[in-house]
Amino acid sequence: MSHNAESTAFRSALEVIRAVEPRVADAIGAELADQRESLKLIASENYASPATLLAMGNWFSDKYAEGTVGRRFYAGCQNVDTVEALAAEHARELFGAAHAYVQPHSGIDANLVAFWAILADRVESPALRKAQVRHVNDLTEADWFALRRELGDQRMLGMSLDAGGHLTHGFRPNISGKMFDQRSYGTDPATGLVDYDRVAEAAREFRPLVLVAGYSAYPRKVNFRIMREIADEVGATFMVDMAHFAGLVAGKVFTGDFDPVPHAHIVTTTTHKSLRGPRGGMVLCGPELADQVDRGCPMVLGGPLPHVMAAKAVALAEARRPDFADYAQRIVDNAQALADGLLSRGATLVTGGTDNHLVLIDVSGYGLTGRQAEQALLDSGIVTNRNAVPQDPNGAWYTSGIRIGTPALTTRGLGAAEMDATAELIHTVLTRTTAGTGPDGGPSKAKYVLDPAVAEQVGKQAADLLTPFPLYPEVTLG
Ligand code: DSN
Repeated sequence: MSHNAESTAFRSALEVIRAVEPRVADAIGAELADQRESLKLIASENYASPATLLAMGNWFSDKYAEGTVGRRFYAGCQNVDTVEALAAEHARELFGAAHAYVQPHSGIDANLVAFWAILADRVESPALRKAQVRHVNDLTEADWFALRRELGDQRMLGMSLDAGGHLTHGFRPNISGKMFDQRSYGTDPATGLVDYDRVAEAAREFRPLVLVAGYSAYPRKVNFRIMREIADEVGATFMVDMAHFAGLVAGKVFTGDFDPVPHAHIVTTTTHKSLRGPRGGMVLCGPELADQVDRGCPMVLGGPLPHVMAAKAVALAEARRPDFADYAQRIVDNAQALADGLLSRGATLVTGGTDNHLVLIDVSGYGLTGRQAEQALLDSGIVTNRNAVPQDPNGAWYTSGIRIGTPALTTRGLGAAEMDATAELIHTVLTRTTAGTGPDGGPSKAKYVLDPAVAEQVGKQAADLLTPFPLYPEVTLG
């Protein structure tokens, strides 16, 4: 029996891996099977194309390439130069950016590169200059103290975590919370929307060095023109983390005031969420910050991953095709259909709906915590994640919200009718789940009760919903 190119490629790869460590080959095959069977509604996940996946499994993984294109610390980087330059060119063309740095390994890394570039650009610090040219191991304790003293408590103003902001925007569990004196802007308690007047007030009072916009759980557009005006008024550098919605920018769903690239001094992103590329990050900026951004490795990054940069080049080339704009629009149409389906069944949604790729359900209306809802949905074959809602009484661990997103299911081809059916399944699980009790007989934030027959029935319906939309139909392993 002959196979198409994709099947042949993946089957051959698994055969080669199996000869060395069969358990790894089995786990890779099992991962494809699991992904094919699950109704994946994690807002930050997607399915990269076979070409993107295959671009990562090759000899580029063997190469060190610290430095930038044409200026490497290692010899023999001519082929790495080719793919890094291609990825950067595609990124610049796709987003209309003057400069693109495609080495960051993740969104956190991209943000760290941006933060250090901003500090280096804005703060006069001999210790920072020294840190930039010396290897980290060559810095003495006195150098580090000097660095800390000279950088001082630079200020960052970003969106609060419970309003949908991200950990790396100055919060304690991340190094950004230790690098910066951070303050947050929230959302209007009545509407759940960003209140630009309040952001401006906070900025005038706090005078941040960096104003950050961007989110991982805010279901609306942000007006980046207004945010830039606020940054300019207080002399802040305006940074946008578009990790979640980069695909909507690439696909020209977010344009004008809602496209961050023309408005921000610096933009960071991941490449694997709505952008549908390999796991990784990227920084876009104007010429003023380009030199500092290009110092990302070795300042804060380990050696670049050339195999991932090759995959970024492939995925960004895909995103420049006309059909990506259609995909991006369908992501938003699907999120709105899902939101409408949930609302019509009585769910409470943060902000009352969505205009991007995600929906945030406040599950307290069902008498559940986010953790209980997340687990009950998972038992029923629906993969989501719990997330805080604004002013969440259950905190960031148990939460009161469920975040759901449509980039992955849209890649599979599901549309509005399937989104309505998905809303029905989610609503069924949440109405049939009740909060459990803890060991002391009091209410538990984690335990829940769901009739296994309901979970099984919903799981079957979820699987049926996916049947007409096979994942990676071009790949047959068995
Ligand atoms: N983990 C990503 C998300 O789920 O939003 C961002 O860190």
